[in-house]
Amino acid sequence: MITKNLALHCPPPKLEFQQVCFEPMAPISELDLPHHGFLQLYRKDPAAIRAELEEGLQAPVAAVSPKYLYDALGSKLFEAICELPEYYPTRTETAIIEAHLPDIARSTGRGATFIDLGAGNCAKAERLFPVLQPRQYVPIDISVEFLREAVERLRQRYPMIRMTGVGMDFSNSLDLPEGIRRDKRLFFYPGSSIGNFTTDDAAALLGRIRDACGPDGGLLIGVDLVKNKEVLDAAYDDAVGVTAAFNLNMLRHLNTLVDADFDVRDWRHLGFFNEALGRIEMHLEARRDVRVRWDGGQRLFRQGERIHTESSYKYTRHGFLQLLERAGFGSVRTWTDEREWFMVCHASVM
Ligand code: AVJ
Repeated sequence: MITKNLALHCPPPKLEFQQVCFEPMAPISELDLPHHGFLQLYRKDPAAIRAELEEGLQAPVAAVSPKYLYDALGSKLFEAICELPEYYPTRTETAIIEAHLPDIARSTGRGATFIDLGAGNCAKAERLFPVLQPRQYVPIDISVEFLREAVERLRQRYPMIRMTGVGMDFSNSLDLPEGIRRDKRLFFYPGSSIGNFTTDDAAALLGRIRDACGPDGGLLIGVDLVKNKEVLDAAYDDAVGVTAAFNLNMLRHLNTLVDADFDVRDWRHLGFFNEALGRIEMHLEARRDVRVRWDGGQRLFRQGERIHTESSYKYTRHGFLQLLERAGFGSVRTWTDEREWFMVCHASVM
């Protein structure tokens, strides 16, 4: 076991971009690589965020990227969503994986470099540890502080697995830092988060994952399937209002990010399946005429005007297999539940 002091913890985020928090030391050999570390590649760049939000908020149909749903509270609200009876994806995916664990492990192999995209609380990956026995676990998430705490907890429970948390936004680039093993990379992208991308962007991201895999790598991915509108509507507009809180919380996040003055009470949550476009849409709708000011801009939203906060595309089995093929994966195995509500795929490069 490696017992070096691995004091790789970054101080709380400073406002800088692209900083890798390795200790600058002698040449890095295999044993010197961080056993447990945290690399922060994502820093909130206030100017870039302001520009992005400004553009979205001023667009004729205002839109804000769903990644802004995930401040620390947003990540917790998403955890709560996963407990809702109406929100079937997490539960269904877990059941599929549990039911087919040995088969999935046969397909993916053991001892992988296990790279968890959008790891959140890392719970889904943790359940796979006993069977997949990863050589290195690399959870990646944009919700940096939330991830940092999750990795902290996990490293106490699994001192034998090398863990390298990475705080980064992988939607644009998957260039992984030094110290992430290149062999037997198994990317894990559960929860149908791929649904947040348009089909073209999803194909591009899957292509980048395929390129980052290496010849002996693969992708274990969960995808939500098209189904009855009533089921979908309820999953994104639950009776208790947790999804509404999750969506509305974005306004609080925007208030801190760009010093905006959104009053949450002025807005209403909408979440529904758009059958024509094959996607869930979440919006925030103004309950009355509201003027909102933020650092660098302002806008009058008329009653009924909306901010589009999320799209979540639903796939058919065939449609998703086509997408994996388009991204350059060579072979795919799939598992699903009996209602065919959700699908888990293992796509390999070869
Ligand atoms: C994390 C993107 C997969 O689209 O189902 C849950 C997020 N939004 N309820 C999804 C979400 C509203 C979720 N993903």
